[in-house]
Amino acid sequence: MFVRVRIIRKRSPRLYNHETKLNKNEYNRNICRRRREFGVLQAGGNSSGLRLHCSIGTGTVSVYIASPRNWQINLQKSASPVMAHTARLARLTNILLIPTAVIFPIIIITLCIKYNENVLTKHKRVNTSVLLEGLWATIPAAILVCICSPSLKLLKRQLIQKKAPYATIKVVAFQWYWNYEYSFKQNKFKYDSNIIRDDQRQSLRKTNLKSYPRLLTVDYELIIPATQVIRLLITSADVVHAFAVPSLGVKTDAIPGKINETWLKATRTGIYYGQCSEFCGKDHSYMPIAIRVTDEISFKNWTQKANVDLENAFNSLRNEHRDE
Ligand SMILES: [Cu+2]
Repeated sequence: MFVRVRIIRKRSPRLYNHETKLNKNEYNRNICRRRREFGVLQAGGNSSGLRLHCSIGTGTVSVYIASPRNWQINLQKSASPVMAHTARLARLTNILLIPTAVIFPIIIITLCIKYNENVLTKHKRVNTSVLLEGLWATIPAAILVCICSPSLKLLKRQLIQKKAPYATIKVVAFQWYWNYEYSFKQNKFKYDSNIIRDDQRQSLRKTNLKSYPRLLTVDYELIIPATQVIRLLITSADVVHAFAVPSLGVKTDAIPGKINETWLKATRTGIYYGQCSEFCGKDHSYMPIAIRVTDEISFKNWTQKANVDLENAFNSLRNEHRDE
């Protein structure tokens, strides 16, 4: 068995005419074709410009896994437009807050020491400065405006999707599993998605712990196509739960008796993991969410098969992706 790592370096847009001798449209078409060939559609939030693909033996493994890492402190890598904007806002907030968190305590401690009770009693006078008072009122206000404006824009982006959805999926939360109900063209079916036990891994062909991490892997994932707008109608059959997938920037409460609508658009194929994010009882920690993002053709084939035989549909999908 051999492992070959292929690195595709993103070409600079400056090279449109000089190096490639192609105009902008031809260049974009070529890049899209190359990405399709290697299973990469578009990587949101990846600024490195590098893509890694490993060929192991004869089968190509290109499945992208979005799951939390040990000791992770940053957000998960974004794979949707909403999450890319959320990550940008988080970076901006940190840039503004970290100096504030360092500088302000230093100023407060210095002033407390320099102008302590003894000093003030001795001089018996209070210094006033209009400039200083103006600054400490306007600087915090300016910082809040800097955070507030992009935050409201992001909220609007999350809530409003003008494009008609490619598919609508109803998500129903139960104690302690998820149920997904599809209504895509003539295909109407639903199934439960439960966390798997270790002794089920062999039969479900999910033995690879990197692709199928412990406590996050489910028997049947939610299947969606990449680069398409998917509308989710989220509700609960018992108590309040929350449907949350960090890489896709989705977190919506599942409330009994109420349907919450949200949308998502994954920019690349892969498996995305999330968890119920509202405490819902003793097995709250054991109702993970797994979303498998496929290309559009695989999604259409899968819905047709799933309408007839769900087990067979998932088996073919696993064979196609070779992610064991
Ligand atoms: Cu829960």
